[in-house]
Amino acid sequence: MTQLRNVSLIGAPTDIGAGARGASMGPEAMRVAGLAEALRARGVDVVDRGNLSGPANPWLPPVEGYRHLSEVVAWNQAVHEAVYAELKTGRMPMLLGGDHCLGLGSISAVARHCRDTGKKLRVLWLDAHADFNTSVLTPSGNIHGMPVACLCGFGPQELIEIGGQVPAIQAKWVRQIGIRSVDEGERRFVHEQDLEVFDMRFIDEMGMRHTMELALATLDDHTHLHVSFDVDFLDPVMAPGVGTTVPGGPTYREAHLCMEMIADTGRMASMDLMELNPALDEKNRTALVALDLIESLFGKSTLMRK
Ligand code: NNH
Ligand code: MN
Ligand code: MN
Ligand code: MN
Repeated sequence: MTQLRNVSLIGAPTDIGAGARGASMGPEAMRVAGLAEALRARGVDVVDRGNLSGPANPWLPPVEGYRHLSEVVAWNQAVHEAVYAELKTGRMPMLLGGDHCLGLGSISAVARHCRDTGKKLRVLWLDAHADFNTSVLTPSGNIHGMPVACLCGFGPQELIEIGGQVPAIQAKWVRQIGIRSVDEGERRFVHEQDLEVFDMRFIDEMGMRHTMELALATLDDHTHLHVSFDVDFLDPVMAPGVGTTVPGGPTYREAHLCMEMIADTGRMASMDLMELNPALDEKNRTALVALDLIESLFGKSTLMRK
């Protein structure tokens, strides 16, 4: 069971790092879906901190390989401070995106908290994409394709230094799950940096159970587990409300098993829910699927288990 029973919701209503507009409405869609109520029904003490604010999306083309870099920096600074403040008071931050460029602000705060407290950090990156691009490798300039690389120290100075230490994390602390779209140069870089990727072929061949056993294998009592959940991780058949759907993702049941096995570790201490795009959704159904999965992450199961 998840240990932390006190959650602070932090809305980050922006699509500043994305290639489609609309993820800025993600936090409100999760509130409308009943996120706080569902967690409370599970015995979680939920406080909704409301939304952060930051620069508007000027919707401009990339400059030197980065789209909206100064705005992305401003949003990530706000996220970093908010997430760090929650961890400091012993609460579990749940960042509601917003696009995935904000994973940088969130996870750099978690890494800083782990340095303060002597915890070991493990990041589970649930995504269709590796998000390991750089300004040179990116096909789009969209910074939501770059947060993992930035966290590992590869990115523009003003972004990678947000957490006060460069790199914020080491590639070997990350486990990526559900990956099925990696750009050409990005693929080489993922191998070079030895990122641990459980792609869809691995999941097809080995099953979600074995995949998660491996991904969660080295957790111990001193591990802070951070879950960065990009909603495009899910198969678009059930989760169409994202900017960059990629077919062939985990099914409903596979995604639930993934969440249930994370819950069983009892080690999740922070999370991001990213890339939900209500402008592309159908009657909020992707938000409701995400909510179902979050309930599993917080220990909901059909039967009582030990
Ligand atoms: N890899 C592509 C890019 O860098 C797409 C990234 N989109 C995402 N990542 N949604 O999770 O532009
Ligand atoms: Mn703590
Ligand atoms: Mn992502
Ligand atoms: Mn993605």
